[in-house]
Amino acid sequence: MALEGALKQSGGLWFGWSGNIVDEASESPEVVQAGNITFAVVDLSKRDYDEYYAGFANRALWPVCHYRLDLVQIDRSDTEGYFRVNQAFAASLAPLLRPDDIIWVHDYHFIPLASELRKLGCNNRIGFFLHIPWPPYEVASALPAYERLLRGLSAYDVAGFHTPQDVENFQQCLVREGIGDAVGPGEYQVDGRHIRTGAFPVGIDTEAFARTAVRGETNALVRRTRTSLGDRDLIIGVDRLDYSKGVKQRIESFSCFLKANPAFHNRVTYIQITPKSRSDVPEYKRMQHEIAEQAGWTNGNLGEVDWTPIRYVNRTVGHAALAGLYRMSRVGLVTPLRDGMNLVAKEFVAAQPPEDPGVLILSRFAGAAHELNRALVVNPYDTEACAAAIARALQMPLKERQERWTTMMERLRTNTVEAWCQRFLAYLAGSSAEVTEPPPEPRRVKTGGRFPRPQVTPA
Ligand code: GDG
Repeated sequence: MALEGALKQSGGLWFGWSGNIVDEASESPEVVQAGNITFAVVDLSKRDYDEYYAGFANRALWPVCHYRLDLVQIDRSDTEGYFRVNQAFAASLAPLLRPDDIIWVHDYHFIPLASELRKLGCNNRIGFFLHIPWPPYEVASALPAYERLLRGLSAYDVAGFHTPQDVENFQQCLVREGIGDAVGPGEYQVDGRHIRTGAFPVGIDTEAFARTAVRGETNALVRRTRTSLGDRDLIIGVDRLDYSKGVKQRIESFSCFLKANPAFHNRVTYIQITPKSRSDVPEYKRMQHEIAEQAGWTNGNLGEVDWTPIRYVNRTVGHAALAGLYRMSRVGLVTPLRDGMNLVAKEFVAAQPPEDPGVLILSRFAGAAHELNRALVVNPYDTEACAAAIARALQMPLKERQERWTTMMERLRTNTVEAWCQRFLAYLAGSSAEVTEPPPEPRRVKTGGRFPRPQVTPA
């Protein structure tokens, strides 16, 4: 969503996986023109999908970057698949590039993309943004092909992360591994090239989200939910079903809260909206069963005939309904065990009514805790402390809720997603990280440009 806004403004080329798995993937992308944005997408073969995406990206990189060494699966063919697919992506993208294009690569699936493009003669400015955490040296070094990944990242002109902690961890990796020499603040020399590093915490479209939440109050699902709650307070959790989100520990904390606070029985309902993700990865399938069982167990043991304490839903809810549900919640429970940023925390704050805002309970291990430190910040592993935070949030006086919310909302109004894009692109374009004014207007995409755009299909 963030990048679509930026691309619409300046025009440009979007390149990525189509989401399709085919018998035999073609190297030439399918290209679609939509307004001033050109979408170029490539398919993956089943083998590429298994090794590159489900394998290396989601069973090695994802767990290591989320500090879960117990879940890492190292498989040589997955590792080779990851680098092979990146090479193929680079080969598909290279013919579409113009010499003055600025390239912004996103996330852990594409770490080696710049080095593959460089091998094909690409001298463009290339920036990389990692949406997930980068762990400290001792953890990161468990990555298969660790050195190759570090050198791959160093082929970018800029490597951006969500938090100063992630930046520091990455810098430490370069130095401890003897790969990079510091040549300036946040700048390193690696293999004869310079890479600059920095923290760019992603934001949301704060005002638009707040407006959607107001509209969401009249959404049919939101209204039905309000009626079904009676006069009970609502606690909400919204997460992709992922072990990094700490849903299991959260349910444990909620049940601890209920056991310690009988006065709240039948006075509060916790709705956990958790669309399934990556179900073909075995660790996810296992976890899905465990969490469903745990929610059922809590309801069976603590619920009443006329009260279900936890409503656990594996369904996606529409954008407006989600915003409306945040707005009517007394408490937002955002307690990941590790998270790059966590946009739900920001959305929850943006959705609150200023005259009666709900309380955000936020894990100290979410990147968002750097900015939203006026939330009730908790250690998600400490069940009793989280339970106490729930009790405190439900009883917090209006004045304190408003004071906390106002401070957090001011930050969200300053660091919007648009500001994030501009800041990163300005830094990549060569100006300093402190630059706050918009970057120079990038060139618009012209049809019939200098590179052959194969089969441009109007959307
Ligand atoms: C990665 C990093 C980083 C969820 N359920 C529904 C729904 N959602 C939306 C939320 C939010 C988004 O999905 C989830 O974003 P998060 O940031 O919370 O988490 P990841 O998907 O893991 O994202 C994360 C992020 O990248 C950006 O850099 O913050 O740390 O892991 O926007 O609202 N939206 C709707 N229905 C749902 O049921 N409409």
